[in-house]
Amino acid sequence: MTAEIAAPLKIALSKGRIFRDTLPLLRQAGVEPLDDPDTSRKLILATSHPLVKFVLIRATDVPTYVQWGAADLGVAGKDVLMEHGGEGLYEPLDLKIARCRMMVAGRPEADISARRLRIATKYVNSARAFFANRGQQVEVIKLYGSMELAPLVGLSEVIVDLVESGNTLRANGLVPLEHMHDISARLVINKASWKMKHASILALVGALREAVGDD
Ligand code: PRT
Ligand code: MG
Repeated sequence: MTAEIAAPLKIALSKGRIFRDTLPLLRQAGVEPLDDPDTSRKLILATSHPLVKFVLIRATDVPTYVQWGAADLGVAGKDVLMEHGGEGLYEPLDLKIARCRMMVAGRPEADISARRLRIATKYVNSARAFFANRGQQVEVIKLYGSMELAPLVGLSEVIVDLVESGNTLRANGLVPLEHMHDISARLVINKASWKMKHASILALVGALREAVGDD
């Protein structure tokens, strides 16, 4: 089904699993990129629809581009959205792709209820909110990647990270200690674009909703 899009739309996507898993949904909505992002170095991709462009952005930057209206729509993981806070965004659709779990993990002997537990993570806001909700005082240490290393070298007792198969934890002698959130990618929309380009965005959201199989 081709969505009836009559206004120019920029859609923010990140390379990697978000792009790969969103593509079949967009294709079902009648929108396909004209270049392959894996071989092209372009950051703005034309599509089969003359009014629709894909903007390729680092995953954590997608909500920021959409919030400021530099892209009308975007696809971002719930983990990224929780850290961003969701200001200026509507989140109308769970795309049910790029699924994983946000978890507290550590060495098998780690005591998650320990006083002044040290947590290394790139998900600082999610970690703070989760432990505040438990009424537990913790120290959160901000990292930008490779969280699994932190408990191995004594930077922290536990980490907060995304877990899919569990292979990364296992390979480093770590175990999941507590499930925090189920994560999947969400469609986000700039609030002003939603008003200004309502019919076009509604058509695209409707087509994507159908592609996801969510009614
Ligand atoms: O890698 P980069 O820093 O460029 O950006 P990014 O890591 O944010 O992008 P990307 O493409 O890796 O992830 C985009 C989104 O995919 C995330 O925001 C999540 O919402 C979602 N997603 C789904 C995942 C995973 N599954 C996942 N397994 N993101 C990351 N991982 C990593 C995880 O952090 C850990 O290092 O994979 C590892 C765990 O996987 P298992 O299978 O070993 O458990
Ligand atoms: Mg990654």
